Parts: sequence; structure tokens; C-alpha cells
Amino acid sequence: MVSLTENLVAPAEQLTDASDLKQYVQLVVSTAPVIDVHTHLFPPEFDGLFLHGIDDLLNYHYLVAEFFRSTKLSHAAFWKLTKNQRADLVWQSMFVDNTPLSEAACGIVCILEAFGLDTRARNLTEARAFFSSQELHEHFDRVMELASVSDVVMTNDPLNEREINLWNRGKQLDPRFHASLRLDRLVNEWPESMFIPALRGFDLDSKLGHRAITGLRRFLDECIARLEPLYMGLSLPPEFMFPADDFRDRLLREVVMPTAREHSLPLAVMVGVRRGVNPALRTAGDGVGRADITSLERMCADNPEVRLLVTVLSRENQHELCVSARKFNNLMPFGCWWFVNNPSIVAEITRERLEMLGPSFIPQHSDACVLEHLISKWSQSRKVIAKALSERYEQLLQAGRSVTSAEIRRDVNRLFSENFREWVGLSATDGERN
Ligand code: FIX
Ligand code: ZN
Repeated sequence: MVSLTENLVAPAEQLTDASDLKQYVQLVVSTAPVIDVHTHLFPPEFDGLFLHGIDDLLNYHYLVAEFFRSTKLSHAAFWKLTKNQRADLVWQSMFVDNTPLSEAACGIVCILEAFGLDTRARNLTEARAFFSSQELHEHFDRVMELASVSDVVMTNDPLNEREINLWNRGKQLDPRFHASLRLDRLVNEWPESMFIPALRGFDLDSKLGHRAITGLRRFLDECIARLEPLYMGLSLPPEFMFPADDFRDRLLREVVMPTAREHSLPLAVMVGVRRGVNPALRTAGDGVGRADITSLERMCADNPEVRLLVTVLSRENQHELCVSARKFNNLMPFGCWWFVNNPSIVAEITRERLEMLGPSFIPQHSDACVLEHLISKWSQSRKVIAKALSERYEQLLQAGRSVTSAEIRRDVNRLFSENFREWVGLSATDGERN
């Protein structure tokens, strides 16, 4: 990873020229190590869950959703195909028969380009040969290097048998991988979720009696001891209300929040997803809805000692979230999630966050599902963030204050690493939680 100051400006030089400023911000933002606070990546040791290479990239649900806008093939016929056959179809339709204009398609081109592969290939022969010839751990290191990603936070479902079995194999994890405890099924699908095998033996009852609450607390305590997560997380639908007269409210109040307090663990809430709007598209079938941000404000107000990491899916909620963050300092806005992770909207969100919150937010996460997503998603986000940031510095300059190169490095380091490290207590030296 390139050290930030080399060869461009003196360590604490005052930058008074707008174009020098822009150039220096671009250098710092394009090379600064970043902690990717939310991904769906797994380490190479988690075979079967570790996705990488051209076939996994072309089966990405963002591309599948777009593929169906340019094909007459039925969903059923598509899902009957093998992963490679689906990848061939997606490539043919979106990269040969059509121009890869969309953000997701452009991302594939960016990845192929990063490895010097033909971005106008008629088929996947060359790409398949390249990716299958890579030694997994060397390839993983190279991708982390190319993307300047220092750490990735996984999304770990403690109710997923397959994943639990992999954890129970006790493999030593690469220290650049950190766990997070994802509680969607536990919190959003009660009481059906109480029958999931992983919850057997915790004295549960569908009405959430005292023993069930104690049992669920014990379950989470055991998961936290096993996975050492940096935070607990869950996604919520747009109609999420807090308070509410439902099991979700009780599970949040009587299980999740007390666990967060006891273990001093932040809670990440991702609000505004409507699951399964079109089930025929499988994971590509989710939608978005505008949420009531006042519920998040009440969660912050009712739980002042719990640090919330918050991202919202709807474009219409972004400004409200900025205002809520100005009211509650236990609310940390993070990332431009999923349907707002497009350059035009990332620029809008980042600008208003800088204008309203200064450097006190986490600008982006990748949501990478396939390893090489780190390359395309971060190269795109860094460009947009650098532009928004240098505009703010130029504003400062015009207002009458220059900035130093050291201040720029400090601000970028805070946005890309320190804000998250402090929020979750992740030490910069040993990668452990303080
Ligand atoms: O809830 C989530 O973590 C979402 O990010 C995923 O469910 C979604 O499928 C995704 O990959 C978005 O980028
Ligand atoms: Zn995600």
C-alpha cells in the first residue's frame, strides 16, 4: 500500500492552490487503506461460501436482475441452468449483445481491466482460464492490495447451519476478516425462527416468556464468545416502527439491546429493504421502501449507551438520516447501501453528509458478495468521495482557510478507518477489540 505523502507535497504543507488540492485529495483517497465495514465475503477457508472468479461475478444478483430486462428466457428456465451456463448467458446478453452501461456491468469491466483481461471478449474462455489458475490466498492478497482494503467485516448468520459448521471446524481466520452477528431471522421472523435447529436447547417459547428471553440472551452470549463480532446487525423493512406492539420490538428491547449494552457491542441497522418483491428473481428480487426515520431516533433516545451504525436504502431517507445524526451522537451513518450505491447518488449522499456532519460519518461500504467486487466497488466509490471531499476543501479555501496535507490525510483516515475503529473499539495495532 502506497504511503500517503510520498513525493507529492511536504508532510504538513499548506495547500492553497485548488488544483494541487484536488490532485492531492485524489492521491490520498485513492490509496488510503479502508476498513470495509459491511460485506458478504468469507475467507478462502470457508469453502462453498467464499465466492470469487468470473462465474460468481456474473451470477451476482445485481446483474441477474438486469439480465431479465433484456431476455425472453423464463426465470424457471434460468434457474435450471448451471452457474457457468447462467454466466455465459449474462455475459452474452449484457456484454456482447448489449453495451455494459449499468453500474454493475461497468464493475465487471473494471475488474477484468484490473487483471489485464479482454473486456470485449466474445466469451468467457480467457477469463475462466485466468481466475481458475490463481492460487486462492495469493489472489486474495492481490485483490486486497488492488482495492487498498485493510480489513473486511463479514455478515455472519448464527442460524445458518452450513456457516456454523465451518466456524466449528475451528480454522484460524485471516486477521483481516472480522465477524458481525446478523440477526435478521431471529428478530424479523419470530416465532417461526424459534424452530431453527441452531436455537434448539435454549428453552424457547413462541410467546417469548421469561425463560425464552434468558435463553436467547444465552444464545447470543455464546455466539459472541464464538465469533467475537465487531457488531450485531440486522436489516429492517420500510414499515419498521419503534416502539411497536410486536415480537420484533420485544426482541430488540429484551434481547438485542441488553446484549449490546452488556458486551458494549454496537448494533448496525439497515433500514428500508422489502424482501422478495419478486420471488422468481430469488436474491435479486428484493425492493426498497421509504422508512420512518423517527423510529431510529427513538431507538437512539431510548438506548443512549448503545452505539448504532445506520444505513438506509431509500434515497428519500438520506437527508433525514443526516439530520437525525446531528441530534443523536450514538448514531453513526454508514455507507451508501445497495440501490443507492450508484455514483450519482453516492455523490449526492456524500456531499450532504460532509456539509451536515463534517468528517463524523463512514462514507461507504462495498456490500461485496464476490471477492473481486472489492476492486470495482472501491475504485468507483473512491473517485466519487475524492471529488466531494475536494469540493469541501475548495469551499474552505474560498472561505479563507487553507488546509495542510497532514489534515487531508487525517480526515481521510478518519472517514475510511478511524470512525469505525473507534465506534466498534477495533485497535489499529493488533486488530483486536479494545
Ligand atoms: O441485507 C443486506 O446485507 C443486503 O446488502 C443484501 O441482502 C443484498 O442482497 C446485497 O447484497 C446488497 O448489496
Ligand atoms: Zn449487505
